[in-house]
Amino acid sequence: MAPYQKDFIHFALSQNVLRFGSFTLKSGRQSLYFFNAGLFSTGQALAKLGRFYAQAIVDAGDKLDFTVVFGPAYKGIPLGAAVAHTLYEGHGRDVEYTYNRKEKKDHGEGGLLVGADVKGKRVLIVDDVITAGTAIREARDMLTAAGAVPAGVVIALDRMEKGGGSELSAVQQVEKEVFVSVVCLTHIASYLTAGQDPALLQAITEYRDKYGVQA
Ligand code: OMP
Repeated sequence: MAPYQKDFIHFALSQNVLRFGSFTLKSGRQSLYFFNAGLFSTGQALAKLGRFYAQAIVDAGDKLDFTVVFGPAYKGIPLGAAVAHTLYEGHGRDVEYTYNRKEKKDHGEGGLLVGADVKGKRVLIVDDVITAGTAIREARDMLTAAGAVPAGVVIALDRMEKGGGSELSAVQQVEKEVFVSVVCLTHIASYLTAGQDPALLQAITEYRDKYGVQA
């Protein structure tokens, strides 16, 4: 685990974004942990978050080839904006950015997408978490319908869970695109090992054995 990944888990725990307990996921699955990116809710937290995503993107190097970032509504919108901002401020790279409306607008400028025109361009999807991959598939379909080339996905957390009757995780099922995450469940387990909470580590290991894939 890179130092920035350890810092990210520490940061998510300190903001209550990463919590352990009993939670129901979008898929209906019961989980003993949850990552709520909506709780990164200060200017400082957003600035730090942008730096973590940007670091993951920079680390991926040439694998991620894009000129536009796309933040799917709602939670992806500030994430996409933060990533575009940080790539410029911190890395001198000026990319375009776009987000979508959930409801189509039929007056004014109209349409579903707001921001840079994505037609014919390679677009990086920026989102919070991937579990079964439903949210990412919707974002990709939206981009394809707008004539864009989905070039990759960057997320804060890859939960590494099997889905749709497959032994592969949502990320492993979609090989066409490059997936980059700031951290994955394996990193959280390593962090817990170092933090010496044996009961919690045991529970996470059991959860991963039941629903997850190995790194
Ligand atoms: P999938 O669409 O199944 O990949 O689930 C990802 C979405 O679930 C995220 O965009 C969130 O809306 C939500 N989610 C979290 O925010 N954090 C979690 O730890 C787990 C989920 C989830 O419901 O699976």
